[in-house]
Amino acid sequence: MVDFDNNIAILQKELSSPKRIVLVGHTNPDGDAVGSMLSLSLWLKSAGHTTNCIVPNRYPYFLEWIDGISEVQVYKFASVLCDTIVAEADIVVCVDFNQFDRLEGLGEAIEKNDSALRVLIDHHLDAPDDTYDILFSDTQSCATAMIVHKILTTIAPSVIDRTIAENLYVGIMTDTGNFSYSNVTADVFRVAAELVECGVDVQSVNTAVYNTFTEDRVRLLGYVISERMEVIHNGEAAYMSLNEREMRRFNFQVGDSEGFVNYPLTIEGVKMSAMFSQTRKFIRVSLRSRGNLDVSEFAAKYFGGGGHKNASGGKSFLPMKETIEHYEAAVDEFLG
Ligand SMILES: [Mn+2]
Repeated sequence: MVDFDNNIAILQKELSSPKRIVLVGHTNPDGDAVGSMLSLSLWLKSAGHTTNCIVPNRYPYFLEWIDGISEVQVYKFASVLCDTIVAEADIVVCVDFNQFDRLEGLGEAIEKNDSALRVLIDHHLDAPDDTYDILFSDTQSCATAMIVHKILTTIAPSVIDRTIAENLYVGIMTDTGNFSYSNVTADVFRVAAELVECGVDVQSVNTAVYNTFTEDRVRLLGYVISERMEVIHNGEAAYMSLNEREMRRFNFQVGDSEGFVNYPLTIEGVKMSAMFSQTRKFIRVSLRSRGNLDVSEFAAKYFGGGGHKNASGGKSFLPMKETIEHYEAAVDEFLG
């Protein structure tokens, strides 16, 4: 990370007196965003600061067990309160994303408070906005929680108790597909080992995140794979889709289709996979790939998005049928 030591020094100076700090996570908050925010919040509160955590929309139900999750405000449900909190903040920390357009209305509230110090802690590839005062950006990092861990071990190693360790572990575990993606390095296991030494119960965290789905969710997965998956381009690409009628049929809850996009990649020969999920305003496009195939480039070129090399996303404002046709043509062009 460029200038890590220098940024730590600036941050420590800023934190030398009590501050009102807002931690902000991205739309469709995941385990990494939530785990990173809450571990930062616990540390900052123990150091005498006032903190608030805000996400644009609801976090998935498989994160509801996390200690302290109830302090996460959902902007969509409490925008007036959140606007006030953001307006009064001395420091705004953006966690696990780097562009305000991933925040919907919350982004405007942050932009209005131009006197607050803006800190970024993130591992996404998209070029950071030039609006941050302190940047902790490391695109090599498998999870933002890894960067948070580095900050904490540098500034306040003794603060990492079981709860903070668990939050960081959830971030790392979920962003690495349970320690299986190409972003997993020896260092990731070293940090995980440290967190386990701090008291993380690996099996119970794993069960809480991965084995607490509803029956409807499991049936929806079966339906999507059986009825809504297509393999194209000589077996090298695949896609799945889900419209609002189908979601209603399976009592869809936020987070239910999380991870579906990975399943086509378990087919031998499939290098990239897409999942199209209809929302009221657009179709959410999730993209995954294996090895060197860069879906963040694909997302940027064809779906106005970005993310990581093997995990990216974007949006489509076309109807489902046209979105899929656009994807099929894009795959032919991209894979050649
Ligand atoms: Mn992340």
